[in-house]
Amino acid sequence: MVKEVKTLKSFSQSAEKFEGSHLLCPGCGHGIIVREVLNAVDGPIVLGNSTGCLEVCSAVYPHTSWDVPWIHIGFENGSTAISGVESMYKALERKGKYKGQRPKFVAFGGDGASYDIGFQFISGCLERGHDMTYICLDNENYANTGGQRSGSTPMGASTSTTPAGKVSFGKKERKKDLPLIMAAHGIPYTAQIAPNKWKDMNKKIKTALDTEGPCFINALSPCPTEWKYHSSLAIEMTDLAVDCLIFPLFEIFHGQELKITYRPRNVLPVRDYLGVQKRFAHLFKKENEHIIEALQKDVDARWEYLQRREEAKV
Ligand SMILES: Cc1ncc(C[n+]2csc(CCOP(=O)(O)OP(=O)(O)O)c2C)c(N)n1
Ligand code: SF4
Repeated sequence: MVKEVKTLKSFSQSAEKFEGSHLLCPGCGHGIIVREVLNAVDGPIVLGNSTGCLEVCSAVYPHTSWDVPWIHIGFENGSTAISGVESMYKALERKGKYKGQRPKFVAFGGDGASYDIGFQFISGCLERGHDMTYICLDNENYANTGGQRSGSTPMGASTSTTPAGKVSFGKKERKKDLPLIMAAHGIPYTAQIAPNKWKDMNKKIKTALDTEGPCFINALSPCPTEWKYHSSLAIEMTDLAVDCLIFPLFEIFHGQELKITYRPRNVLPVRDYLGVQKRFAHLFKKENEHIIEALQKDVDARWEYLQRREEAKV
């Protein structure tokens, strides 16, 4: 059963299933997103977790932060593990060996695990039609191993494998458009969420968990340690990300029917977002200004594209 959460107060009073005793950095987006998922569910839930910050910081033997069944598996196959659990429940039900309430099945992975190393595994789960929700905790880098670039890292970001300096402006390639790729599987529900828009986030999580079949959610997860800003500014950072449209919020039904769920009243320039994170500081040098312009152009073009899709209902 998916819980009805109507107000911020009732949300904050929901039973806590992800304890505070974890080692995530202060201000890490991962914990906010996980709590929102767990608070949205009233009945049983089974979680899969690929290797990454969330897993490493929430299960330091003999301790655990989880008050629900939770499986840590390889970097690449949190999705596959959960699809196996879902299949097992269905088989037990068919044989009459399980008569209880069917749990919700959710897998978490970072962007390294989702955009890159576990990509084909997630694709397989979506294609096979498992009744599960995959949630990518998108902090745009391999944070747990020291901030390497991933397929999600924005162009121009300085990371430990794309360091900015005399010969480089940081990552050269653009961010992969994972939600649209996942939606192209024709799955019933795909969405992008950000922790600052908690109502939108809660509604989309509930939609995914209530939907029969595979769903994919890409969640912006601010990472003060690797984006290099003060840990008290997680929500301000996500406000900027959605208001400058570098991380637009939308949902897609059945691989088509795209709906934009947040339209900023005042669209901010991308440089406002870049300017508050040290991973982009070098872009403000005269010789790199063209990268800021290129990023702005990309953001504008993608927003145009999303709006055209919404209008055309495709
Ligand atoms: C196949 C494999 N390659 C590499 C690693 C080492 N490793 C563990 S966690 C991690 C980074 C995880 O990055 P991401 O999925 O983005 O999650 P985050 O830590 O950023 O939340 C890496 C490279 C591994 N465990 N398995
Ligand atoms: S390094 Fe980033 S993703 Fe990892 S726990 Fe710290 S803030 Fe969270």
